[in-house]
Amino acid sequence: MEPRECGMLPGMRLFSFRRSPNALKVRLALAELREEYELIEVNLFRGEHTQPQYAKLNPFKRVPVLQAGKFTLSESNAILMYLARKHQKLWPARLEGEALAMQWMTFEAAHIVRQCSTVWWSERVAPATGMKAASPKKIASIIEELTPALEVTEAHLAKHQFLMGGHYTLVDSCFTATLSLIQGTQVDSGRFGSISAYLGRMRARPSWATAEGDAILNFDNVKGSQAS
Ligand SMILES: N[C@@H](CCC(=O)N[C@@H](CS)C(=O)NCC(=O)O)C(=O)O
Repeated sequence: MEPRECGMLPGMRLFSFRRSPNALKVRLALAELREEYELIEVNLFRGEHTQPQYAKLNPFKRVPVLQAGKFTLSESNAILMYLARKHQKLWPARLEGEALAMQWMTFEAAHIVRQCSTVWWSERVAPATGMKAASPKKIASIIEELTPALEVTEAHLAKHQFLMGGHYTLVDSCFTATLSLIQGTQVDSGRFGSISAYLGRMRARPSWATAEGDAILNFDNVKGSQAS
């Protein structure tokens, strides 16, 4: 785990892996908020997250983890809410708006991200790295589960520029990272045109490059090394 400096505000550290979609949600959020922080790369491909030192930080042995002074927080969507409330920016001001933001992020956590990740892992990451893919039967059942959730998201994005309507919020950081996972998989069959257009708009924002979003899409140079 080598610290990589990104400006550095004392106390704000993100334990992340550049190929991790859940960590990308937080990197996108921090970029949108223009927050300075210390980025600590935990290389999941090399198993750094399984080391006892890391398990002390997050007993679930996953990224991302945010540290803000003495406060330590895991779970990407909880981190997004924390950052938005801390900055009082890019988040609905009213209670009902906040509840709707949580509705979308809970929906994403329950019905989209795990499913998209499994397909992405099996069709994009595993072939590039030589790591194990899920069975075709498992993938088929995951896609069956995922499709209705994507249809709901597609219908919503056909009517709205952003998840919360007319303005960017950190709910978009969440959905941009997660929905990007379908790119180049069998799920990305052209039937989710509004999701595609949404991703085009989101990835044109400077935050995508700042957060190194392409690292979850481009595996060209990974083969054999599994290094990063
Ligand atoms: N619900 C968690 C999921 C975190 C998660 O699964 N992260 C993945 C990377 S995207 C991870 O650390 N995987 C390591 C492993 O499963 O061993 C969140 O939203 O932060």
